[in-house]
Amino acid sequence: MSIFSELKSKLIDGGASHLGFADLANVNLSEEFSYPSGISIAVALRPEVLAGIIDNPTVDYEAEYELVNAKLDELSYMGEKFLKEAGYKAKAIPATTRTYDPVELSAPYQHKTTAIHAGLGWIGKLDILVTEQYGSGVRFATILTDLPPEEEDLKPIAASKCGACTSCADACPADASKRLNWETGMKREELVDIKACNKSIIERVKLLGIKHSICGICIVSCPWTRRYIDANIDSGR
Ligand code: B12
Repeated sequence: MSIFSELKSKLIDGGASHLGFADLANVNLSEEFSYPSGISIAVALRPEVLAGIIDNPTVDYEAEYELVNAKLDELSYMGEKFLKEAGYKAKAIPATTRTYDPVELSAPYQHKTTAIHAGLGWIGKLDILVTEQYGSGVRFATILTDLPPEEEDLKPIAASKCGACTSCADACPADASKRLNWETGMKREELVDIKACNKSIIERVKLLGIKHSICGICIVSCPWTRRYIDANIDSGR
């Protein structure tokens, strides 16, 4: 059993929904983050909470946002410790950083970079990562490491499966989508007017008394997320 497989079962037992291995050797990351490999940790949001988001974020969603971030942080530090004890370098990148650049609306490291290169999913028409199993109803953390890739753990970068669908773009309160299909290497600004998204989020959470920059409309309007919600709500999961 590869070290990664051991780590995967340990973190899945710990509450992760999915894990992927990213070969970052040819990805030119800045010095601070330049590791040859990355582990993408995914935790899905509970379908019943997502089902409650109709045209605005809810208090339940805010609680789930905090719960899932805490779980992701716990898993990323657990994984960092495991890899270091196995003799490898490892650096946990927690789920969300309060300290992102409020002007550029970007953090020092992007979890989507790891998730994309781990083949966990593709980028949708509003620049959020969509998976086949949970749609975009999933949040991420990352562990950067020098654990070498094992062939069996590697998956190719996924191509967009959005096709002609514009459900998220049509539902977006900020009309922020440029309605293009993502291809690897595309810049965020080619896909989304992120400042319009951010402005709309800030205005609405202030009105709703929600303390985090959250929305979720692009998540729940995605047919892949709907499939995840509908498949799990009926069975009373
Ligand atoms: C700043 C931030 C915001 C900003 C800007 C969002 C944005 N799209 O950039 C605001 C406040 C607007 C925001 C809003 C939301 N956010 Co936010 N946000 C972040 C944060 C902290 C940093 C993102 C960042 O640096 N963006 C800069 C751009 C350029 O990068 P990016 O688009 O995220 O990723 C690109 C790179 O990975 C690039 N790429 C791929 N390979 C390579 C290789 C190299 C070398 C490079 C340089 C780049 C690169 O391709 C990606 C696509 O463009 C991340 C956490 C993190 N550290 O990643 C969460 C994160 C992106 N947010 C998330 C979510 C869910 C949301 C919201 C839905 C709100 C909510 N929680 O309800 C909305 C969705 C808005 C949207 N359409 O994206 C999730 C996304 C999960 C997913 N399924 O994709 C994240 C990953 C948090 C998490 N831990 O899961 N957010």
